[in-house]
Amino acid sequence: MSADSLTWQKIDAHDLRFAIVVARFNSAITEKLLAGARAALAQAGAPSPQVFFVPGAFELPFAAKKLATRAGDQGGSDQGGTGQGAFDAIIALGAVVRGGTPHFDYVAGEAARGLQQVGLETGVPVIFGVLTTDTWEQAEARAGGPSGSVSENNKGFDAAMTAIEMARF
Ligand code: INI
Repeated sequence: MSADSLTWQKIDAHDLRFAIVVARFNSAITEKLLAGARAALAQAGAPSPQVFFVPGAFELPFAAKKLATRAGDQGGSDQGGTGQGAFDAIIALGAVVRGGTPHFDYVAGEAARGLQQVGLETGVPVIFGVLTTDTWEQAEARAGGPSGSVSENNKGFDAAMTAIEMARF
């Protein structure tokens, strides 16, 4: 277990609200990332996240922008509410495998660029939980490995812990 993981064990997220947006493409991998992200949020005491699905990693930035700009229960400030958004951070999960597509660089690059842009534009942390690997085996190894662990070597778990840390930043 890394020093980062030890620090993460102390993280408390009971008062934070998270959205997770998941690409269905390569769903055998992204479902494992989702399980990891759910496990991390539960371990930190966060309320159940709202989970949304999109076709592929290329669509993640569009969905993240919609979620980052969604008004909270109180409504926007123009409606007499606090103006606070619905979510304290957005976790984007996907898997882009080079062997699987001739346009790997476009899909992976645009997902990374778009997600970063949404975070910087909205001020809501958007976490890049997108695997970009050369092979399917490498993607599996980063999604919990052969045992299907939700915490060890699971980038979904790490992405959720990163989301908690950045929501508090
Ligand atoms: N989407 C992924 O999430 N991962 C991939 O590996 C992938 N490949 O291989 O092409 C992929 N393509 C679909 C893409 O994200 C869009 O959904 C599609 O281009 C429609 O905009």
